[in-house]
Amino acid sequence: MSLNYSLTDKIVLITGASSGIGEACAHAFADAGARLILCARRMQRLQELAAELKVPTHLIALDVRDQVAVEHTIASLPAEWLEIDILLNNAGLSRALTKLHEYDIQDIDEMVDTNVKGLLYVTHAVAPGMVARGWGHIINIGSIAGHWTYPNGAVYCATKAAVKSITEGLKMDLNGTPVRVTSVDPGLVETEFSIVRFHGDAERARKVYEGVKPLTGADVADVVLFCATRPAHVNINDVILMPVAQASATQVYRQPLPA
Ligand code: NDP
Ligand code: 8X3
Repeated sequence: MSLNYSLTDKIVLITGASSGIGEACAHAFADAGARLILCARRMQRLQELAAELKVPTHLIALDVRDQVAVEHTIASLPAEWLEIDILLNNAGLSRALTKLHEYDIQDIDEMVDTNVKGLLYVTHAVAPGMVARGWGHIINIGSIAGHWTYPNGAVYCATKAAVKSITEGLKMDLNGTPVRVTSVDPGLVETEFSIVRFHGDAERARKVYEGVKPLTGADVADVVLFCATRPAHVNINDVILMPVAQASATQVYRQPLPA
């Protein structure tokens, strides 16, 4: 792949870097020579990740649901980390798979607060610096769930539909500035996502990927990196990617593909 826009020494802030897609993106951006601000609640995971990377990192224990902490964190970045070039809004989760009227209110709040409000808080804190500096790229991890609603998924799908709207609206709001806005929207990716969704039920989580070759975090990171390395005048608005065995949020071919 040709890197049209060099990431060498660029500052990339990744939320949800402690696992899955965020962690894979950290590796991909590090391989491209970027410097990384890695955020998540589990600091030990971030430390283990940073030890594997051969680029400078700045680690932040951050719950994106905490608006005051988000604003404070961005405002008080050390001078050498202040000028964020790329924001990857990746932190997110699903809780349960249940009819809306039977949902646990805590699960609803956690999804909306993390996937929608958290993403808004981080964007609100980071975007003004990009506008002032006349450079930047905001990449949101949406989902096919934002394009196709599925049964028992009303809440999670609504949060990802919100991410789609936020991406589209932000692109309009930033029109006239050089700041780019992208959404990368995957289907099935095998990460800790389903374990979190099913509150630690690993057996149920395993069944989500049974008989399918799902995407990996690295597959998604590959697309994120592609979007981030286009020439400065090119904005990739939205990318939907799925495993070959998946045709929609609900249509998954569950037999191994021939080798
Ligand atoms: P993982 O569970 O593996 O990773 C989720 C990451 O989000 C973790 O690093 C977690 O860190 C972080 N996170 C969760 N809540 C918070 C919070 N309140 N504050 C800060 N960080 C938080 O799942 P994925 O890698 O799969 O998920 C990443 C993104 O991809 C999510 O937005 C998800 O919706 C989206 N996605 C996933 C798909 C899939 O099939 N896996 C498909 C489409 C989209 P920590 O717990 O340490 O805070
Ligand atoms: C995660 C993919 O299909 O479980 O966003 O909603 S799905």
